[in-house]
Amino acid sequence: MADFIELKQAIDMEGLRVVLISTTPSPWGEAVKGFFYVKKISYVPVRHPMGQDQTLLRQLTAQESAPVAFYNDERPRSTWPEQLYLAERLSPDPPLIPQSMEERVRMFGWCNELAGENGLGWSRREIIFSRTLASAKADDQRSAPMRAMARKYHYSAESAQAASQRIVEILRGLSELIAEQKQRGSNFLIGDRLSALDIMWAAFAALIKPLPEALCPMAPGMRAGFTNDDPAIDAAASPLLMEHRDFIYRQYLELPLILER
Ligand SMILES: N[C@@H](CCC(=O)N[C@@H](CS)C(=O)NCC(=O)O)C(=O)O
Repeated sequence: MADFIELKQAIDMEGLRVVLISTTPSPWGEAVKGFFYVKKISYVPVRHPMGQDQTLLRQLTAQESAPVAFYNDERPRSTWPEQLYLAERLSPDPPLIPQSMEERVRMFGWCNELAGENGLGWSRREIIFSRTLASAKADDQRSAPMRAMARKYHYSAESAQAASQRIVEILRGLSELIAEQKQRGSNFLIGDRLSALDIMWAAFAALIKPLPEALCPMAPGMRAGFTNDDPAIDAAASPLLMEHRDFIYRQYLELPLILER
């Protein structure tokens, strides 16, 4: 992957440019990096203006989150299903969306449990907001960016309470799924080949336990925030499911992760 550039430099370029949070393994971004990596689609990485003025990103995309994929002068794509379909179109091989309708329905359903609103990523973020904001004073300037992000993602004390149970449910479901798949002789979460779900799980598992520092360099505070400390959540992620993340990274994805310090 090339060096990160600024959004204003990327606007008038041709080809594929992807806005990413450059300093943390944000799972939505890592999943999209994974889609492009396994398909050998090259792109210019663009630094998300985290903690800075986000006016330009908002003007271009009508939202402020990352990742965003810009391809030539097509409309920008700022949600994971659009980004996955773009990757499939730019390079159909290897396919990451199953051919069989039944498998496709299950795959998109599970991906949504990980990356959709109120899914695993969203819910872990609620818990991170709740931990950080509970220990910070309301007028502490250091917690202001976190407070702003919490507002953006509709954080409330009630939604944070429901989050843990939601994550447990999703992790139990995925743990059962990988156990069943292994029993029928498959190394993948859907069918008999790699799909977007395997890549998404590998990326979103960072919010339970990030990969070791040598493979995934992170600031200590960020690593602590990403690492789950809820025993019910740890118990719901089976060793087999966590090993599946390691297998997918080892076999298919770029290691170490490309992040800026
Ligand atoms: N746009 C994604 C969601 C991505 C997302 O939630 N990104 C967060 C990761 S924490 C982000 O960029 N947050 C920074 C911000 O909103 O300023 C989707 O719906 O598929």
